[in-house]
Amino acid sequence: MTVEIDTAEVMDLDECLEKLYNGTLLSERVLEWLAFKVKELIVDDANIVHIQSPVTMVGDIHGQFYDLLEIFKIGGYPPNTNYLFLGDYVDRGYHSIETISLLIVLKLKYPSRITLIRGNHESRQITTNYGFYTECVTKYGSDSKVWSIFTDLFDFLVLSAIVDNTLFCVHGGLSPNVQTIDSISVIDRFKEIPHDGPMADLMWSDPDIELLNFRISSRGAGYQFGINVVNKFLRINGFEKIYRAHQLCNDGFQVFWKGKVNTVWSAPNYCYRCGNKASILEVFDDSKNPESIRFNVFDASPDSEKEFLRIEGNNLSSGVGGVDRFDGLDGFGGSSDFEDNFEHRMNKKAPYVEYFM
Ligand SMILES: [Mn+2]
Repeated sequence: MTVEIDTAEVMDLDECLEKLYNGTLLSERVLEWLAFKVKELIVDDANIVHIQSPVTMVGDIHGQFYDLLEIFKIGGYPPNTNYLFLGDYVDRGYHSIETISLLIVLKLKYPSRITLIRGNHESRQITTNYGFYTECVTKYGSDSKVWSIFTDLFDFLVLSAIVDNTLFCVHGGLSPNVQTIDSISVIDRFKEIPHDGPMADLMWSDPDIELLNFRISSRGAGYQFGINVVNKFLRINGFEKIYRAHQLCNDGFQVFWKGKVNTVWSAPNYCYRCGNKASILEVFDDSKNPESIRFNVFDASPDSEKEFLRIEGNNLSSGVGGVDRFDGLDGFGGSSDFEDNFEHRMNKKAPYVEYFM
């Protein structure tokens, strides 16, 4: 994909949308303008935004742009469907720039119908290690500002959302430093994601059914949290459930503790090799009625597969994929691991991967 050079001021949102839906990159100048406008739009948002159903939640996308388009085909195109994105738009996949560009244009075009929460990958440090930085340099050149434009914008993204005063939504999970949502409201979010503390935990933590309380996470940031912590958080704040993303699920979603905590994972065939399903969570009208909430499960778009074969056809030792760690040490192994998994995928025997994002 080549960068289109704009000689005229192309700042018409409909024109941007048309280009992006066709997979065309916007110019750096247009991206700079879009990022400025989005920052202006969300700078006054509280760290926790309140939204009303109906809304459709989307988990990790990780640059799998053609699967994002598949989500709109399945779940409805904005503005006909309201979307709450739970973060991790970039890194891993081939099209982080197309993905985040489309999402910010949609946010500008339909501000009340699109909510973008920050994930742990919306960070300078993590994008340097997991692909987004490299993609920016490859597609826009080493002297471009595109990576800075986006990572500066990430500092403005909100930290969490509450749907119908009932559902608490966040990228990762709970924090020992967040007993009540008031302690989220007071965070100064306009900065790089810290190594620790409540802001880091909200984006890095994971539920663990073996646990009662908190335990330091093996990811190198955030915590694993158990049922007592969940019960207390729900009770104190008057919520019914927690929805979060951040962990690959072979079935596209995972339900913990009878639905008190739920994972929504929206990157099918993660990294073009995991063979997993994906889901979006549709909350129809009354989120207190269990029948009005459902996971809509889907498979990878055929275009995603085509894109993988086009790019990797002769080069199966790509560095795409792995276990995310705060220190950037990739736990997925090298190229032989990759080929093993690729073979699994081709044999339709999906490898079960329990714990990574
Ligand atoms: Mn994540």
